[in-house]
Amino acid sequence: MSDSTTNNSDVLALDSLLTADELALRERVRDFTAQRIRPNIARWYEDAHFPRGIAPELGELGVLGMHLDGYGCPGRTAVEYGLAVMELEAGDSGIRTFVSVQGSLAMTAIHKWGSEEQKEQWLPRMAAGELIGCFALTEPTAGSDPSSMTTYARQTADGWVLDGAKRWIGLASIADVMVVWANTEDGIRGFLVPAGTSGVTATPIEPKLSMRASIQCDVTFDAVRLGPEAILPGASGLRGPFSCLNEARYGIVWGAMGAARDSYEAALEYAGSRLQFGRPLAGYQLTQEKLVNMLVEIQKGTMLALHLGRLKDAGHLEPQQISLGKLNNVREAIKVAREARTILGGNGITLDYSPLRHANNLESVRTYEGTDEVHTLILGQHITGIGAFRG
Ligand code: TGC
Repeated sequence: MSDSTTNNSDVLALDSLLTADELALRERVRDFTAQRIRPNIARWYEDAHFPRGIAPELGELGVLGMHLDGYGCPGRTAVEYGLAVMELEAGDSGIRTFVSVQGSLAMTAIHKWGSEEQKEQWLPRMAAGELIGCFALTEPTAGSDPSSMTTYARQTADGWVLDGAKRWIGLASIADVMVVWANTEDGIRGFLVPAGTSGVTATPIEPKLSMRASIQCDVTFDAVRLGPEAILPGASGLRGPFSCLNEARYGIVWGAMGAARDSYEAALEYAGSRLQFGRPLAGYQLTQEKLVNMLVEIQKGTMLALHLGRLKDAGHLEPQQISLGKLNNVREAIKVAREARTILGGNGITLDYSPLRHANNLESVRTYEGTDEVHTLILGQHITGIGAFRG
């Protein structure tokens, strides 16, 4: 993408709202995406391969646990985190998902709710990408409604015994530590389960039509014995996992716009060079309308993400605002990616071009971290005062 085309696409001059530090950070992550993700992603996607070796590189880039302070974490702002995940998701949602699961979910759970020893033990090496974490909340029969989880931790004289099953757990089969949410006599609590613990089995879910450069697993816990130190002391009730989901959902508000922008740019470039009936596709009114409709949503969605990021940095971001951002930006990003594919014609169904890969990935993104329906009902409850989740 030439600079002039990119700048022409920033019709609202949104870049002028970013500081020099923010622009520099974005440039660094954009370069990383160009060098490490773009040249390889078609192969990773085709082979359903998550490149484990990219984790320390992302650690070195400073994007793991990016918004967290201390314990070797980068301590960057919410806007900087957003800009980084936008660039990574312009590469692929699967790679951005790794960064979210690692930083926004697993590391955030330990940072927010862990003991001093747990933080010291896990966070520095997770920030460096030496160790991988996962976040086990969803179950085969408890997706939108985590309160119905059946995974149970029974307290014993010398610790805990964990039984149950989780599903759709990102990175679980290669994780060094699992953050596992389970019911107990005192309600829902979080536990740290290190890799190799007897009774834990993680099996990748295959084959998938989405998120192919990432890993999602079924996990079972069969009489898993944990010491008393395994519990996250600070988390009690669903507020524990939900406060981590806020972080991941916030990142998605930005990331989805990265996938949308990349789809738009692929279509714009193609339309400029592909001749039909003797002139470039970009010269046809129908194509221009498609490109403009995509750009309008990308500019609006990016402005929304930036607004939420500024609110977050000021300490004022509310869950219903995150819901509005996730609902809108993922919904619009899917439309953009699909529309971009139509401009690419038959070539758009190959892995030579990104839009259909992004559209497929975004089906997962619109489903995890709260479906469209869940975020609609969170907003519905906010504006009416009436919860419509339960019958
Ligand atoms: P509700 O009674 O409303 O709340 C229970 C407690 O949680 C608190 N709470 C929150 N706290 C912080 N942030 C939020 N956003 C919160 N929302 C609720 C609430 O204050 C209460 O606290 P307390 O102290 O009074 O007990 O709970 P509910 O079950 O009625 O909530 C309904 C609903 C639908 C909003 C909630 O269940 C929900 O958000 N469901 C969607 C769940 C979801 O997003 N699942 C995705 C799981 S993670 C994932 O998909 C992938 S992980 C990444 C990977 O591995 O790839």
